[in-house]
Amino acid sequence: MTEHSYEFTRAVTRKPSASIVEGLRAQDIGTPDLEQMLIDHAQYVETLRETGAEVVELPALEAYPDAVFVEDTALCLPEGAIMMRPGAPTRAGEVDGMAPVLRDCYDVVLDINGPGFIEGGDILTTAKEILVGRSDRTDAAGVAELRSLVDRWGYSVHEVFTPAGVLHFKTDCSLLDGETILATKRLDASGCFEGYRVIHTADGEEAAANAIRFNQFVIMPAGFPKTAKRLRTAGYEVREINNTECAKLDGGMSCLSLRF
Ligand code: CIR
Repeated sequence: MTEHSYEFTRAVTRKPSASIVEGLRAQDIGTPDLEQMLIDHAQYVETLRETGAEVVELPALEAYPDAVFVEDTALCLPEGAIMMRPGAPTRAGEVDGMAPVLRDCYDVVLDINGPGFIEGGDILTTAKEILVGRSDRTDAAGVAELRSLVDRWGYSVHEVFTPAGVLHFKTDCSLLDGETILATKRLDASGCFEGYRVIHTADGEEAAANAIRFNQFVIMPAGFPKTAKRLRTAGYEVREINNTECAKLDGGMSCLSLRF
């Protein structure tokens, strides 16, 4: 197990494709603008690089509109990577596109073979455990298979629940450091963060919860000033990136990279 679950030397991202307009969404609140998304994506990659990390930018995958959200395809741990089995049928093929990339980076790459389903957006790795939220995309069998795979490396898997109507567990929370989580009040109320220090998103700013701690930065979506202020006051170095286009597809900061 790793002690510093927010220190990374590498990240993998994938450029958004023109087919992004067909991406999955819970509610139609508008069509994402590719040009704007490319600008935001470039800033995201640049911010990761600013920390000194090496960032691989994979080419766009036209056949998979949601492929920019690479986080859902794998769980990357220091000891090895685990290829996921997405619960969204249109996203299953994205895993095959990511597996060879991670095989080049890791000696050990394991697979979730099913019958269960699990997506990376439902997994939060902290310094002491792996929290996995059951959701419409991640089921009990998927969580159980993950548990059986990571047991060899000494990780304990804590199964929790993603609130109804919320896409992924990490839609509503992020790791800030070894013992601190940023979370919406609605998710924290479920009791899943017992033993952690929790900073809540400000009321009305729930969409700020999907942030990432990446080395020295907390990278969060722009437009949530009260939550950004809370984080700065708590001592974090915050970077804000426009997320208006990914938000139309229920995506955010964590979804856009695999970090290891
Ligand atoms: C989906 O519904 O699968 C995509 N439109 C959004 C995925 C966001 N991924 C994430 O939160 N890890």
